[in-house]
Amino acid sequence: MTEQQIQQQYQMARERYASLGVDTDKAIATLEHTPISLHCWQTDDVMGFESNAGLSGGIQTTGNYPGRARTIDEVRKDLEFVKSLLAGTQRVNLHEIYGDFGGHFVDRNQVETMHFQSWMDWAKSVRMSLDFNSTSFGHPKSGNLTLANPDPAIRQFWIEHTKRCRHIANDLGKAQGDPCIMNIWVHDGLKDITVERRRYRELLAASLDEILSEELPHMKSCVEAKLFGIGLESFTVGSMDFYEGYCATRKVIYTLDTGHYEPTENVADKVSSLLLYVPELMLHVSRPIRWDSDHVTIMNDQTLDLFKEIVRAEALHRAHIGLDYFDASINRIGAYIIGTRATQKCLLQALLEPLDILRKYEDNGQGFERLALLEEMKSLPFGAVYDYFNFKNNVPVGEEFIAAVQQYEKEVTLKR
Ligand code: RNT
Ligand code: ZN
Repeated sequence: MTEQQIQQQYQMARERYASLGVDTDKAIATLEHTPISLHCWQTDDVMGFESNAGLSGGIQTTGNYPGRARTIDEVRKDLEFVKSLLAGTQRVNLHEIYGDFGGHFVDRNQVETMHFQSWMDWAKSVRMSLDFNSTSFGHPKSGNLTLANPDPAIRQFWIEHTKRCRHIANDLGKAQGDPCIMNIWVHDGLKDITVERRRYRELLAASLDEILSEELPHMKSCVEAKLFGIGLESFTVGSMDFYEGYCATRKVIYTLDTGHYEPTENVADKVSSLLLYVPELMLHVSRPIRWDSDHVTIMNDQTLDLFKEIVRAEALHRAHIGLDYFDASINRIGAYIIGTRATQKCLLQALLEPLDILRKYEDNGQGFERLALLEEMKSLPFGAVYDYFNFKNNVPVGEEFIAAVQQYEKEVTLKR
């Protein structure tokens, strides 16, 4: 597309949306300023740099597409390239196992901020803020139970790990002058019929209470619920009910991963209920296929509905947006661009809804009119607005990014 075509199409779209009282310039500005946190683990199939223990804890990557990042420098290089193709604001979401351990084995109960100093320097140089995650999986002490383990020694090991991670997150937040969002997801669960469910849940709540008791002003903690993990199919300690209650009573941020619910469950519908009782949401925008398969996020109804709900609930300022998928079967860099662009497109469409009119119809009981307008919105030229957003920010428009990713693959990732 030529520059002139992009501009012309945007002007037409702008007028069309304006006729419904929607300000496309404002929507673009909001899109530009809403951060999306890029999960570092898509670069290397969730391997990290602690050891070669491989993935455990109920999650799995599938595929062996060439070009996986093998070093911290490769992860950073990949993320920089990803950022160069994206408009808007990105953050980088680190897991503890991505620390810069300088070739030494640093156990999870020994990790310190210094292991993330080079990440902080890098993040500053590329002007991105960092988010953080404690890591319960891929470790000899991971087993089936970590923070909910009845063995006090193992439980204490993971409590210490998670406390240290909060301190690291606080230091990252302080250095970047912007709170670091730290997610706690533990895979704790059991494969088969479990009779002591209550005991494990009591232990998890007690561990979390101890971990979260410390006030750390430069970070925010969130806890992630899940339906089940591979090999842990019968029982998940940190289920949705567990964390709903936990977050509501402790005023902790709830992490809503779109892959962590029953396949037919309406994840978007959870937003307005949760936000009545929990302070904020952390979103892990993913795409489940039959199970929590962590496929690349696309612009599907589920993702659109999620962002529409957030905008309709006037809750964008209470939602932290992050991606969470790991596809090792396709170009990993391309997977980031597809997922981030899809997330942006969903948010943009949510921002382009003529909410004043829709609300009025609903209040007046005008069901036909509400449905008709919602249907018409689907074929309005939001694509022209999205193209202009990218054009304005000097990044590839439309499918142009495919060639850019192919070139990076030829020059960089295929040489690995
Ligand atoms: C696992 C959770 C969790 C992980 C990351 C790697 O089911 O979704 O968020 O994907 O911590
Ligand atoms: Zn997740």
